[in-house]
Amino acid sequence: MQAPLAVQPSLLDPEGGAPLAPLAPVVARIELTDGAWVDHAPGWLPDSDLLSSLAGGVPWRAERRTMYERIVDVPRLLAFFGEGEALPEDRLVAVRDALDEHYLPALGERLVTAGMCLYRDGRDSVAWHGDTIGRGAREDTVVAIVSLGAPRRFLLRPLSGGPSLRFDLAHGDLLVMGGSCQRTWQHALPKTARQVGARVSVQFRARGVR
Ligand SMILES: O=C(O)CCC(=O)C(=O)O
Repeated sequence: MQAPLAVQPSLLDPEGGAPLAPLAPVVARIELTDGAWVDHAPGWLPDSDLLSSLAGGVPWRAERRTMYERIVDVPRLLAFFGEGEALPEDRLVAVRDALDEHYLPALGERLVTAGMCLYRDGRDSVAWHGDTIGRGAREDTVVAIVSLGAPRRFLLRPLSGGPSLRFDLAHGDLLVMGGSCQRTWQHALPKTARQVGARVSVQFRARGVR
């Protein structure tokens, strides 16, 4: 039997659903090498109830993949909401609208899909990768991640070599990878031996970026 998820809602925003702060004054940009950049807005989405409604309400699917000639479980659960598909929470529509308001002028297109990952505890993780299944392999783009729930370490490393970068993402943090980041850098969310509860990551992407 699967252990129940440890969902630790934030106590910072007891009312939930507070108006989203405009991004321009709160987002800090870090210019990376090779035309990549990262924006970080700590605690941008403080909603206390969003984690439990997504963790419990989204139709999560488990995936398996081949590793060293064995079929293994992918250590996280996944969901994907394609262009035009209703998002599971209205609040995410407001989040996507706010992201579009901020990033559309430079990006020239809207963020239209939402991928979601559920990391049930510290054993769940994602290995080093870039989002290069689609246009991110060839073109500059934006991948905007909202992190909900347990704090987890998010790492970025340049493919051309050099030091990696670490973000300790906390509940409500927004982290946006932009420019060439998907093809010139990789990102990962390592496992942790710490006792951590569930984390949901929501990734907003443009059409054809996966
Ligand atoms: O959990 C995260 O924030 C990262 C997710 C991710 O890298 C991906 O699904 O491609």
